[in-house]
Amino acid sequence: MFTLPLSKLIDDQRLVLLADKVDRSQRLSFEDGLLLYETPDLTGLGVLADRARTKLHGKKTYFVQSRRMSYTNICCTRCQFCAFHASPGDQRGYVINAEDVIAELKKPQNQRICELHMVGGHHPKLKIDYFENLFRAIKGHFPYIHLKVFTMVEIDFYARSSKISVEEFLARCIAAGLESCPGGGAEIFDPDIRRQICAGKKDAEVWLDAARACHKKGIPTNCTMLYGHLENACHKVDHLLRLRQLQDESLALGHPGFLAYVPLAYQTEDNELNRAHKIPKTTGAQDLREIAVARLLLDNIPHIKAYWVMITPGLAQIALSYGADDLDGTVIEEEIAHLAGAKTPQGLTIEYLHRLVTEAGFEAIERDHLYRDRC
Ligand code: V47
Repeated sequence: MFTLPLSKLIDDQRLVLLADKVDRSQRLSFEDGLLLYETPDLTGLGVLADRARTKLHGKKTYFVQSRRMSYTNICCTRCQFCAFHASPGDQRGYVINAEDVIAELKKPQNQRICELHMVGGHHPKLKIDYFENLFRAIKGHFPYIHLKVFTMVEIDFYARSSKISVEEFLARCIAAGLESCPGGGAEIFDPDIRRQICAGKKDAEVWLDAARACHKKGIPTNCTMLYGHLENACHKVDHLLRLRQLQDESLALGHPGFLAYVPLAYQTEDNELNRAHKIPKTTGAQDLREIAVARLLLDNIPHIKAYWVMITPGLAQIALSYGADDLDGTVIEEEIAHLAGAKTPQGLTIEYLHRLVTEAGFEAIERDHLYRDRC
């Protein structure tokens, strides 16, 4: 087969030097990360990220039948970027109960889901027993549905409000049915930016400690970064390298670690952050760059998700050639991004996901929570 030399595919010759590192599986440095954010050669960056993706997964591309549900929207943390929360006492506030979840999951449109992804606000009155009862009830009716629940900051919050340690909180939730955790709540680890976008939220160490505790208890988690607001490239590289560092630690101890990294594009509507700073929506080039940089810097995290809910299905499809190997999934009934202005559908069919993957030249795999082929 005729293949062009890299120097013909990549305009920015500084990236050609990095290609050598990628090909030899050498770790990229902080400065390399800055270069990946700075290069004007988006196509060249995509070529590099695609090489890294192909080495790990070939053409394999994953998605899952997933139902979203928020157990409560009541939150006393009030992150400035969030359009989802209701303050305690607000008429829009809700807390779901086990009967409602079970009735919902019995509906025909939820028959084939294999994962229930639940997060919520920091509700001042919910305690460990609420979650234990909820998980036991769901697992009692649907033992085959994988329970993926809590951001890391929620774990810390509900452990403290239950007056127990994070370890005990996790042990009791796992005994009741918790099996993995989504990656939300990380936002940006840099303390100055964190103060400006989510002043009431606990700091990076709390997020990282809770993730470490999950891994130690044997449950895999995901990780995220919220981008496209007030942050700069240094903050993002710092964030990604801190995730990489924790993953090194967890894997060295034989713990499950992070399964996937998900870059979250800031959605600008109906939130205080945008009212204060008038931040433009992210562009396609920006979204593709986040995927590509992540694939190259996070050499120890197996999967990179292109989250179509926030970047559109069409761009997520193109992101498969920029380092992503996972389209998340059907994502039925998402609230957080849609309340903040995401115009994407409330769920995709499995057939459409299949088309997105195959028409882009990749191999479609409907997965379970551990990336095993479900078919
Ligand atoms: O924790 C909140 C973020 C997260 C906005 O682990 C916002 O598989 C953008 O964590 N604009 C929830 N982001 C979503 C999330 C997630 C999504 C997909 C897959 C996985 C996974 C996790 O969304 C929140 C917060 O970090 N968020 N508001 C906003 N306006």
